[in-house]
Amino acid sequence: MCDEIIEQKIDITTSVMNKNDLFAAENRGFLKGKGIYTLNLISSPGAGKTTVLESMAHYFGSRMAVIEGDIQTRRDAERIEKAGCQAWQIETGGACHLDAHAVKHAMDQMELDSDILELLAIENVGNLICPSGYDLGENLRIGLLSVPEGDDKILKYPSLFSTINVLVINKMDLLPHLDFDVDRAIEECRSLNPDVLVFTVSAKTGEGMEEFCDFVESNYS
Ligand SMILES: Nc1nc2c(ncn2[C@@H]2O[C@H](COP(=O)(O)OP(=O)(O)OP(=O)(O)O)[C@@H](O)[C@H]2O)c(=O)[nH]1
Ligand SMILES: [Mg+2]
Repeated sequence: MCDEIIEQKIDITTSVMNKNDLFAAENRGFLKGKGIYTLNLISSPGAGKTTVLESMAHYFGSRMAVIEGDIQTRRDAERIEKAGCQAWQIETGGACHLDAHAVKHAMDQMELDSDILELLAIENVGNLICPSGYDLGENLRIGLLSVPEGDDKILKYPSLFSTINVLVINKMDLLPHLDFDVDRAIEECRSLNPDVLVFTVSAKTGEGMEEFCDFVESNYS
C-alpha cells in the first residue's frame, strides 16, 4: 500500500519535471534564435540578487533585460527599471521557485526583438532548495551566497550548489565584521562541484563586479 503511494508520487513528480524540461528546451531554443544569452540567479532571500542585477545594469544598460521572480510585489522589477533595464515581474502567489512555463509566459509579454538586447537575467524566488530542481532554459546557472549567511551553507544545500556553473560570493565589504571563511566556502563548493567558477563581489560597492560582468559577456561575445 505504502509502496503504491510512493510509486504514484514518483510518477506525478516525474511527469511534472518532464513537462518543465520540455518548456525549458523550448525557451532555450527561442532565446538562441534571438541571440540572447540567459542567466538564472538563485540564492536565499536577501543575499543580494537584485543588487547584483542593479550593478550589472550599469555595465550592460539596455543590452540586458530582466525577469524578476517573487512571491508577491513588483518591487524588484521597479528597482531594475529604475536602473535602466527592461524588467518583467512574475508574482508566483506562493510558489517558492520559478518554472520554465512561467518564464515562457513572461517572455511572451516582453519586448525581446531589439537588436541591442543580448542578455536575459532571471532572478529566481529567494530560496536555496526549490529553484534548484527547475531548468528555466538558461545558459548559465549562478548561485549567490552572501557573507552574512555563513560559510557553512554550501554543504547544507547541495541540490543547489552542486548544480551551479558559477558561485558568486556577495557582500564582501562585510567580511571584516564577520567570521565567514571564503576559502572554506570555495573548497566545499568545489568538493560538490569541481568545475564551478567563483567570483567574490560586493554589489554595494561595485568591488569585483566589472570582472564578473566581463566574464558573463565573454561567454557569448
Ligand atoms: N553590505 C552589503 N549589502 C548588500 C550587498 N548586496 C546587497 N546588499 C543589501 O542586502 C539587502 C538585500 O538585497 P537584495 O538585492 O534585495 O536581495 P535579494 O537577494 O534580491 O532579495 P530577495 O529578492 O528578497 O530574495 C539590501 O538591503 C541590499 O542593500 C553588498 O554587496 N553589501
Ligand atoms: Mg530580489
